Amino acid sequence: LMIEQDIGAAIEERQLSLFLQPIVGLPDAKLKGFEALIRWFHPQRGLIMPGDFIPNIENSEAIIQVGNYVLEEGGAMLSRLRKQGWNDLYLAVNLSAKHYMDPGLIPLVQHILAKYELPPQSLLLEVTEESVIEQVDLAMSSMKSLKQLGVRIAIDDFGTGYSSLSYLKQLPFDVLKIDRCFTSEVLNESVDSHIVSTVIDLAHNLGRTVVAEGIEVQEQADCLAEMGCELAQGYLYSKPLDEDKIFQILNRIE
Ligand code: G
Ligand code: G
Ligand code: NA
Ligand code: MN
Repeated sequence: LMIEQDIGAAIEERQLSLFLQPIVGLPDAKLKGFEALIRWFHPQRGLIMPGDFIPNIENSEAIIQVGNYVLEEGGAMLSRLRKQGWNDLYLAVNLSAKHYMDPGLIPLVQHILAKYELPPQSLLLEVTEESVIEQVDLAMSSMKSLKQLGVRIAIDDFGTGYSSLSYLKQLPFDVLKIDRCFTSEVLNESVDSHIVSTVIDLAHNLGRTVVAEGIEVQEQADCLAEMGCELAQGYLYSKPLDEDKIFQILNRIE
């Protein structure tokens, strides 16, 4: 696989695109925003999902190129939504933890906010972790600068991978996203359901907002709402869709 070398060309030839998955409030399921999820339409290999190429480039410069691309494209998408009158929706974009150590990140975010006239709070940056943050101090100071711009930060997939209580303590985040592997168990009298309810309380005690990921059935949503979780995302509401389909749905809500 020549994934790394292909990425530059993929960006140039516009083979990467962002799908959007709705994020809704609990318990009313009112639309609050979207998460942008990348898709690679490869001319020979067809559709490649992020899980099949993001981990391969996580340790190379290509992850910064991809992140810069999703910021630019995400900003453009958000501005198109806003031009159609959807001014209260937010957009979450995924950035690798490594990207927070790139000195170009803050100027780029400033540039995108200005270029598309976006309120900073309409942009939520999700910190994804395929790899451990080596220089937590550097990442932390860059997150602080982003927050000074008014941009919000989310810790993604909480409870899996390298995310830990020490990150919660150190990172200046606004939103905690609880991974599907935990939320899928809330209806069982399980250890996982106790973990979910405790993590929600912990986030609230720290003054943070919680998103439950991977919600597939109404009973899960009801249970999470009961636990105080504010936001939900998952197939119950919608799978990730391309921008045209999103606009079709929005026109129906209107
Ligand atoms: O869309 P899908 O569920 O296959 O996404 C799988 C994972 O890939 C998600 O956990 C998400 O965090 C990650 N991902 C999706 N889009 C991006 C992106 O643009 N950048 C990065 N770094 N990760 C992404
Ligand atoms: O890594 P991250 O958690 O950001 O990405 C979420 C991934 O999970 C995406 O690839 C998305 O397509 C997928 N996903 C989103 N909602 C659901 C869901 O309700 N059920 C399942 N099984 N997968 C989901
Ligand atoms: Na994410
Ligand atoms: Mn996630």
